[in-house]
Amino acid sequence: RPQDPTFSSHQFIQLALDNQVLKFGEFVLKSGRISPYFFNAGLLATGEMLSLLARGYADALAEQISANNGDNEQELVIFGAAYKGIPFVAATAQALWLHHGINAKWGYNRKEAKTHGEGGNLVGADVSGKAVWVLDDVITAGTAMREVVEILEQAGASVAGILVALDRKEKGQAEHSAIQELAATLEVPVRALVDIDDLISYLADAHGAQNGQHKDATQLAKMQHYREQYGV
Ligand code: OMP
Repeated sequence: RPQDPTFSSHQFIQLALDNQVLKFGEFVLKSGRISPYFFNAGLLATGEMLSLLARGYADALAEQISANNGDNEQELVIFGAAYKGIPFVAATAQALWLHHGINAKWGYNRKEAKTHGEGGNLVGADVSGKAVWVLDDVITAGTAMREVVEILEQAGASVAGILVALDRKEKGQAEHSAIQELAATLEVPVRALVDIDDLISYLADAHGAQNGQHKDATQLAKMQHYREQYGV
């Protein structure tokens, strides 16, 4: 039983392969691009995987805070976008507290606004007037993230930074990567736990081969080809 599982990108990628979070085939992406691989964060559906993911997010946030001003006591507000971001932001708030002693405020949005009770489409920490870290699963062309930024701006919040599990390192609206575009437009740090290059090198090394994860070298070749086509 793990007492203190620290984040390891290799462990994360291996668990993603074992649990079909990372799959190979032919997938139509939100951007319309046809990709030879797909990362389905919705399948990070065990306590082990959620804990590791949350630990990764929490460690990255703690590192970012101490790099900024060395003050863990500053107010940290984290936000998860509906739906997949909701369990991730909740687990991360808990990991920040348990592993770093950081008492972050956390919130999320609903997809449909509630018209009774407390109403509205935001739940949890009040983000109005706050600089908020946005947590999400995957970034490809950046469309999903731009939608979240819009939701936050409408709520009177600003973005302090963006943290995703996987950066596919693909072109955004022009020649720069989606992450580079977001970082330049919002002038905030944008971080990822793993990126496409980590996936490719993990698959390419002997360890991946021994586990039978790339029985077929063409899989790797397809990923590299796709990376040349859409990557930055
Ligand atoms: P962009 O909006 O193009 O950045 O795509 C990111 C979104 O696409 C994510 O929030 C996911 O909903 C979805 N997606 C994945 O979940 N995994 C992938 O490997 C690729 C995508 C995608 O469609 O690009």
